Parts: sequence; C-alpha cells; structure tokens
Amino acid sequence: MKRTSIYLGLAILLILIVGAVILARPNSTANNALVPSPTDEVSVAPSPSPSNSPSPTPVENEDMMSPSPSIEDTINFRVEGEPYSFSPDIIRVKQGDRVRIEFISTQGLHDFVLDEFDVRTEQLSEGETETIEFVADTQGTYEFYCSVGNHRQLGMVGTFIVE
Ligand SMILES: [Cu+2]
Repeated sequence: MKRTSIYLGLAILLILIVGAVILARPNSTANNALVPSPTDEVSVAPSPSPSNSPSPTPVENEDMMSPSPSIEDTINFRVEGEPYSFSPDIIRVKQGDRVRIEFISTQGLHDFVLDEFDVRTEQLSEGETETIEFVADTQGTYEFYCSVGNHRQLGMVGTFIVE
C-alpha cells in the first residue's frame, strides 16, 4: 500500500510539473511573437532622402538671358546723301549701342565716313545703298562726312553724338 501511494504521489508531481511547463510555454511563445513587431521604424525610413530639389533652378537662367541685350541695343538709321548734305545730319546714340546705318545716295556720288570708329562706305552712285555696323563705345561728338571730291568742304558733313 505504501509503495503505490508514493508512486501515485510522484506521478501526480510529474503531471503537475509537466502541466506547469506546458502552461508556461504558451505565454513565453506568445511574448516572443509580440516582440518582433516594433512599428516605429517604418515611419522613420522614408525621411532620409528629401534633398533633390535645389538642382533644376540654376540651369534655366543662363541660355535665355545673355544673347538678347545685344539685339535690343542695335539702333538702325537710314541716312540719305545728296549734293551736298546728309539727311539726317545729326545721329544721336548712347555709349555701348550697336549702330547700324544704311547709307543711300539719292543723287550723285557720295560716301559715308566716320573716322573715329573706322567707318567708311564705298563711294556710292545714285540709287546705291550700303549698310555699315559698329559699336559706339566712346562718348563724344564726332563729325561724319563725304570724302568724294570737295564735298566735305562744301558742307557735306554731319554730327554723330555718343551720350
Ligand atoms: Cu558727297
């Protein structure tokens, strides 16, 4: 009788121990399953790459701006030459302007000469035209004239003013 009761007691102890171990495992596995789910890191990830914006803006400006001012500053004149005067006989520009002069001989043989800017047309017969172009880079008042014969002495001169 005593032996069997001891065996029963041992058996009950084993059952209790095994039962306790079995009951303990689900909690631990449940805890382990909950641990690897930290949702904080997901929201942090997309932030480190927001530095792409500054590049496009500086590229656009260069091509558009530089060529246009020189075209706008070109000033066109049409000057007629006859015995013995120019029309108009006063040309007024601003320093740095690109000057384009279309010279026309309306009667007789004439040319258009502006020594200080190395400007000189061919001697043009009646009805011929020639266009010369230069930059008025020096301020001052200059005389342009016709170099044919004694036309300059006869008063075929004009005034070129750079302000
Ligand atoms: Cu002349």
